[in-house]
Amino acid sequence: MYDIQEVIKADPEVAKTIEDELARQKAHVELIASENIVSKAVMAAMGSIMTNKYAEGYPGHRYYGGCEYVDVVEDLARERAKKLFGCEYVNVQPHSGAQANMAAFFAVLNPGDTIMGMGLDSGGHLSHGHPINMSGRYFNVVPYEVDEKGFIDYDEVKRLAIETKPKLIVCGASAYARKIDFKKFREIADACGAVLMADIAHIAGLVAAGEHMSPIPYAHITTTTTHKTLRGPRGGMIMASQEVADKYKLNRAVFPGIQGGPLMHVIAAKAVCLGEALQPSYKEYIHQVVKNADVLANALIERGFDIISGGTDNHLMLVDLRPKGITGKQAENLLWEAHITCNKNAIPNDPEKPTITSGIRIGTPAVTTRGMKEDDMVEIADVINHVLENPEADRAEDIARIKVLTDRYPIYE
Ligand code: DSN
Repeated sequence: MYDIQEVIKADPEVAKTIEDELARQKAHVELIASENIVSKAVMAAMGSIMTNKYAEGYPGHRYYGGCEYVDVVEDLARERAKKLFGCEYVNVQPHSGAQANMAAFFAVLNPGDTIMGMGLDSGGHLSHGHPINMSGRYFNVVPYEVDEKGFIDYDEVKRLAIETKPKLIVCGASAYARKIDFKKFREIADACGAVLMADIAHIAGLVAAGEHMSPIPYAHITTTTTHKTLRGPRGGMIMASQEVADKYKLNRAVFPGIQGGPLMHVIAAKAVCLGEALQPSYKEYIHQVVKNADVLANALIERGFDIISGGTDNHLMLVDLRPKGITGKQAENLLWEAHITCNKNAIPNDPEKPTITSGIRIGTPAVTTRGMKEDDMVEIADVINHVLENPEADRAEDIARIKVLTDRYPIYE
């Protein structure tokens, strides 16, 4: 409807930041596992006049007049999500994954209750009970960690759960490269009488495309983001059975519990992205994301890198850089100089501070959206190796190799 030309005319200072960021996205290989490249349709819906509308409440039950069209788009988003994930109840209003998690906690827990979630160093998320997050401040948190090989030890999780009797167990992660067995987690939750919450923010696309076990039959509540592997606008969703949604009043937990007016432009874009994810081409895309991650992990291993847990089952991998004598922070900066974007990331039992870390996290959703395939992953692994083995070298050769890739797979032309 409106494009960057309008910003250029009205506010060149802001327009320049958008144009610079576009140039960066075009010229860099994006390996941040939680990022993606949305379609122009998703972006246009986000940049639409839907942002003008206040719509507190839910379709058919709003606190404002004039909601007849936003009702339709919110219902479209809800119905498409139900079809995609095979669930009975969806709330598409959470502004983010962290907000979705907060709403689920607000619905189920009281301050002081005990929760279990995967520790941050093991790949969990801040909102799963980290002390500096609301979840860690308001609840008594029992974290579980991965074993020495980097895998979830379900027997240990069960032992801890029975010992500490949490009211809610969170399964799901931000930096865990292996499959998560939601059935086993449900058995653990049942053994200690806990509510099971699956946070599939990272793997939502894999679940939707059938490349990862679905939590829907097992978890009482499932939360997700919509902007990672799902390739939609920045936002969150909550899914459950109708029985669980009614029991815990999940709608009320989101609004008026923790949020006010929903972002209707983002909900419109969620509807577009969910429509895209229902297309057969999306399944092919996710299949390629997983294939690319596997090839990239193995190509890095062949070049002497240590991957936590020895590889990946999903879209990401966690690289332990200690054998290369370099920190995560140094690696992130060096790769940035070579036009490769990734993020430093703690590894299990990391001896370094969170601002330094011993690892980097790498993912393939964005490069796969660009159209890159297995051979390109080997080339990326080779450039990563060249950069990190030669930290002092001039980066011109690496930048030139990355430019070949970004030119071959253009975006937003
Ligand atoms: N910050 C996100 C990630 O990068 O995984 C999680 O919220």
